[in-house]
Amino acid sequence: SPGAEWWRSAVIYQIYPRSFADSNGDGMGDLPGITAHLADLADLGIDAVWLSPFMTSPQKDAGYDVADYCDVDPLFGTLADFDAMLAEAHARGIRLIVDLVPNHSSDQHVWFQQALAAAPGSPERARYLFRDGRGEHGELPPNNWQSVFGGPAWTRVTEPDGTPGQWYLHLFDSSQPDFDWTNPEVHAEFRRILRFWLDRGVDGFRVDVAHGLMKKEGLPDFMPAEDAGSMGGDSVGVPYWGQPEVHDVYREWHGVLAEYDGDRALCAEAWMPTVAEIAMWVRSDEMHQAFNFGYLMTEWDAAKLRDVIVESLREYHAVGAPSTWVLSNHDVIRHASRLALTADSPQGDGIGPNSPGKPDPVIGLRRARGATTLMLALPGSAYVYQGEELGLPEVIEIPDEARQDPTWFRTNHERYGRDGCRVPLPWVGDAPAYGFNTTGASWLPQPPEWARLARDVEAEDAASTLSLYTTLLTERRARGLGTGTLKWVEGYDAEVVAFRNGNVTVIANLGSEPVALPAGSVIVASGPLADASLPTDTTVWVQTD
Ligand code: TEU
Repeated sequence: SPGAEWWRSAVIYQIYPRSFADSNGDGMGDLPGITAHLADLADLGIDAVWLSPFMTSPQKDAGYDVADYCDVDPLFGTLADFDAMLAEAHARGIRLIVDLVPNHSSDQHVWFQQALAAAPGSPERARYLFRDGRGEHGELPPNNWQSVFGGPAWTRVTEPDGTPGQWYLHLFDSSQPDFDWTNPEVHAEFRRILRFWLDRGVDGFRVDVAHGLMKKEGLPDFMPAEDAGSMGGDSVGVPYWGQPEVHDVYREWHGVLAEYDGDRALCAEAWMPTVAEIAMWVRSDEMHQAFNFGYLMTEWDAAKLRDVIVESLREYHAVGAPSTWVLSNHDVIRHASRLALTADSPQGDGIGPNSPGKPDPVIGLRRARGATTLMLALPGSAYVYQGEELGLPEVIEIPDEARQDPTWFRTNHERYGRDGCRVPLPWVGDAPAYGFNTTGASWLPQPPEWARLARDVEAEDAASTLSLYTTLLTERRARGLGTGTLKWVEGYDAEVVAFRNGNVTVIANLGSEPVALPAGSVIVASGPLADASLPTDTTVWVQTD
């Protein structure tokens, strides 16, 4: 298991608490549910857990709207439950990083409530981005920025005296007001929050919307490109993503983490369009790593995959960091479905019953297993999103009235949003709520195929996706692939990705013809091999020395 600078080669498992395991039967996962399953995660062979937000929140954006950064939401338990979970994780050799949401708070945060009660121009308002509106009576938003979730990025408040008043900026939902990071009070408060969790013993932070904290001075108008998608367009000239002043914030935080022993780490969630722009936040005195969304967004195409791997190794190594690899998270279509979407399907805004080009589940799972087998052989750190080890697909048939993602509401049901990758996990094939809890309640309905994809069913099956992940993680660790070096292997077809890492040769066949296996012993394959050849959409690890 990785020791010093553990994060350089770690496999980090993302837990989305509301959908992981529910100990009290209210239909919502919780911290004691996580504690009860840490043994299963240890068996899987992960090094660390990243826990999505569990802090006090009205849950308008599933906890990414925080009302109290230093407490646990009663839905998920108590601080004592948190401490018990962390102690149990550490006892099992699993590190824990928590999600920090510094771009915005909930509108229920005491600071925002104080800001609403205070006058324009007051110090209370200066912690957020309140501005007068345009137009004769201030009836128009201060600029033309759009929310990532759809609709305008500004909401007008009613002043304490009852008159229509100022507007506040929210890059996401209107319940998520953006902080003003030019205000030293905001800096001081987040240093305090970092120390609160570091003192409790967390191993680091995943930093939400890490590219968004600073806005261009004067908050100038910006017209997003027509094909901007959910990321808000090309980063060049976007006045709210990737402003250079953000570096100062992470230098400050790096200093706070450095006061603590034990290799605490910061990981940036920064949806910038290129790997180079994502790596921009990683520096020896800033973030330790950043999610590689360039890799996640690459389709199932050998040339494109080779290109993004080359680019990733180059760009991250240029800043002295390990590359990270990631295929799924709680914001994107699960890769067991995404990799089989047809070209005219939506990519980032969810899929629903009326989406065009629905993915073929058989092809999707085969590719997902092939893609993961490729990913886990790459040097660097890898992220795994809960449920992908079971081969869970995106859930498409969610009844409209059950959907909860703010994107769904803010786009008048035009974008399906992210509920389809957030459906509670199946643990037991033949039990209420598939073992998510014992009462059968579940905050999102679980589909019938959860019965055969449940953990206990897959644990009994040597050919299951769970067995594949367990083998991959065991062999990756035993062979030191995370700290290895990639060497491309020449001589294969253009539709084949082939490289060596240590004594392992990795061959991924993205073409339609079978590929001959190299001489050596097969360590693991993502699917059945046929007559010493590698079928389409399949990846194999072969020991070739
Ligand atoms: O996501 C940030 C973000 O930019 C996403 O909205 C992303 O662009 C989109 O989902 C890609 O499809 C983070 C969290 O991961 C997300 O769950 C939160 O909703 C968001 O921040 C606001 O806190």
